[in-house]
Amino acid sequence: MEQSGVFKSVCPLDCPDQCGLLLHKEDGRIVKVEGDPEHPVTKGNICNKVRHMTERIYDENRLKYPMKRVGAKGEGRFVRISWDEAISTITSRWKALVEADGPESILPYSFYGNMGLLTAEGMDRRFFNRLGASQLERSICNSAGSAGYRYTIGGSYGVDPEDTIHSKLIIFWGINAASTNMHQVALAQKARKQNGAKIVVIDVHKNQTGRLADWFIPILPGTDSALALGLMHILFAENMVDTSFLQQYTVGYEELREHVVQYDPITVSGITGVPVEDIYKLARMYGNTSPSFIRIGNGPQHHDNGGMFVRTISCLPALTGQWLLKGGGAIKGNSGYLSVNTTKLQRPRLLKNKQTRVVNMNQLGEALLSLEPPVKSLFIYSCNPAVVAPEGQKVRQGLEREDLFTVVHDLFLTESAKYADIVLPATSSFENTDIYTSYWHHYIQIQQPVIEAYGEAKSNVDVFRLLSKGMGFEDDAFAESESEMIGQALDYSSNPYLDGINFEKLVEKQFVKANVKPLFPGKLRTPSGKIELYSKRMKAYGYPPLPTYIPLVHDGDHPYQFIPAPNHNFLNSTFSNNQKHISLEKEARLHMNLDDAAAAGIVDGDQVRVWNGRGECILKVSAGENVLPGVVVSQGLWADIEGTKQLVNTLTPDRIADMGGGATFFSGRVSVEKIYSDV
Ligand SMILES: Nc1nc2c(c(=O)[nH]1)N[C@H]1C(S)=C(S)[C@@H](COP(=O)(O)OP(=O)(O)OC[C@H]3O[C@@H](n4cnc5c(=O)[nH]c(N)nc54)[C@H](O)[C@@H]3O)O[C@H]1N2
Ligand SMILES: Nc1nc2c(c(=O)[nH]1)N[C@H]1C(S)=C(S)[C@@H](COP(=O)(O)OP(=O)(O)OC[C@H]3O[C@@H](n4cnc5c(=O)[nH]c(N)nc54)[C@H](O)[C@@H]3O)O[C@H]1N2
Ligand code: SF4
Ligand SMILES: [Mo]
Repeated sequence: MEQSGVFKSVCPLDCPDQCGLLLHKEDGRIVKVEGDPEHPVTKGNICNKVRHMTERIYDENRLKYPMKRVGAKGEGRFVRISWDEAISTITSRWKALVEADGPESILPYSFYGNMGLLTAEGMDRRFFNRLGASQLERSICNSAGSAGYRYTIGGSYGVDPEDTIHSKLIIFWGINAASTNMHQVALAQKARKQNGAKIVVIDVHKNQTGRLADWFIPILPGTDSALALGLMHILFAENMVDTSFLQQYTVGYEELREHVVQYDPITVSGITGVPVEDIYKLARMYGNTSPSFIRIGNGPQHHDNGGMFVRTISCLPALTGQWLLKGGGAIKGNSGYLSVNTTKLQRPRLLKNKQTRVVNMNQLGEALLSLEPPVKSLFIYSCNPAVVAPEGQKVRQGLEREDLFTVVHDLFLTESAKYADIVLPATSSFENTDIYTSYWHHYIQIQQPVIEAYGEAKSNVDVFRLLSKGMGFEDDAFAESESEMIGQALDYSSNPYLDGINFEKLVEKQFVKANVKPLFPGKLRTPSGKIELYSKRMKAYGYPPLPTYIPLVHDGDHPYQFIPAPNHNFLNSTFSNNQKHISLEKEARLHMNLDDAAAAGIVDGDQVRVWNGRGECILKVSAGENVLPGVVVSQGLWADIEGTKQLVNTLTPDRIADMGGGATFFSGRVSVEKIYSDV
């Protein structure tokens, strides 16, 4: 390995932009992380949090070797052990559990702490399939929305973001793109400059993204479907629809026209809090501007009705025939274009018991506390459930169970790791070989090791190799190299967009664009091959077949709807334990409407107790006009630092959304009361 130089690389974080990076290395150490100017979409610009990535990679608190717990669960006292001892402790416990209770007594719990395919859904899947462990439904992020989009469009296929510079109207709908998809904002700014495009933001919080809009439309949480149906009402009533597109490429537009008569602007205004004249203005703007583009965010699908939200919004572009125009249409996610051969990568056939139970990751607390037969061992990797999972108190209680044998593989002693019996140190992505497929742009990228493994840290792939050896699994699947696994993942005739992309080409080029063709003219992967404004499949599954507004579930009588969203300088809970990033973010805030604050005797800067039947937090109020009355918003999944009470997920419900087993982080209600004033 070269000790100095500049190395092409890729950002490993769960962020749609998936930037190309340049790592500057001196004397064996990365000294600077910057954007790769040659990357066609991200063009050398990266976010502040990753510009400070070296502070995380070389943070003195990074885990260097395996450890076993010597203190109480949660206390954080551990002593060093060898890898041999760690692996033999785990595998002997698991062998005994398999023998006594069956393999389903073991539950893996993971997400996309690192987006590499081999890391996040490769060797781990092979291992747990072979073991026959309980399966995890990975539904914490976007599964409700993906399901809603799939019913309508047939899969995660949207516009090529590079085409959105041609758009004349760009709607950021429930996405804080300035923080979570900065290159889509850059493309929108370019469209604004070049074609005078207008940027509209629809959100419950006038955050960084709302502030850059030409027009910010505040909306009451969980009511967006009603707004979209109100727009459809006006589009049909004022004849702003593209009938020839509707006839050729959709099913059910006549039923939809009848159906939306009930969503007149006065009714919709009453539901959404959006004034009647603004509903007309937005409908006419949308009906008369082409190409128009909607970036559908993840926020509103973290509600009880989140699947139907995405289902409904994704019908809109069809009404005005946007999909035929360059830069017209929508993006919810684009992962379908880069889907790989999961049969080869993950080896589902290694799982013998096809009835193996499935645990929804949004209900981890419940699973640990009451599932029968019980979960007796938990293996957490690439995820920090003690901070990110809903019903945080239940999660903690579950992790505290003395009889639960917990292993955590991470780069840091996270809140979750403090409950582990065995902690394993993970490499950073810059120490591994892996491939990365963006869920927004159309490029696949490769990472090859740029630095040596940190201390005794090992990659996920290596850990599962060691575990399979320890368990005595002899299948060839566990002996394959990273390059072989990448080759298999890319060998996928069902996805013609990947034609010609292989390991060697990625090594040569660093990033390769999939051979993506526009969706129309063409046949979608819905049952009819068309956009399903009316969905028979939804009807068969017991949903309304037409897009419909369904109110949020009653979450108690607390006065405020609570939206605990992500923040700018962390990536979920990643960076929440790094001093640099904490100092950039300063402190955990609760945004509250001035009138609500005044009525409660609260002023800007006050500490408040935020509580409901599930738990409580202590946050500092920002009182202002950025949220509507009746709504409070926090930003950031803050670390559990001693002396603070800022784990917002102690307040969030673990109800499951309408579709896809999705999470409902934003559908909880809270009370807020002042503690003391320091102003
Ligand atoms: N800086 C940063 N970037 C990130 C992340 C991060 O934590 N930090 N996380 C990454 C991940 S895993 C994901 S999934 C994405 C998520 O990124 P986004 O798609 O931006 O989703 P969220 O940030 O969850 O929420 C987006 C917006 O939805 C709003 N919102 C909440 N409820 C409603 C509603 O009912 N209606 C409307 N119209 N708006 C509503 C919130 O106020 C917020 O502004 O970002 C990724 N990128
Ligand atoms: N209140 C609230 N809660 C939320 C959300 C919200 O908007 N509001 N958003 C939700 C969403 S959209 C998501 S996606 C989830 C995300 O939740 P998580 O998937 O838990 O994401 P992170 O908090 O970033 O934690 C990832 C962990 O993986 C570790 N890691 C990184 N790389 C590797 C690796 O190569 N190997 C191993 N073994 N570990 C690694 C990191 O150090 C970090 O501790 O959070 C959800 N929780
Ligand atoms: S977190 Fe997102 S914006 Fe920041 S460098 Fe990574 S991919 Fe780019
Ligand atoms: Mo996510």
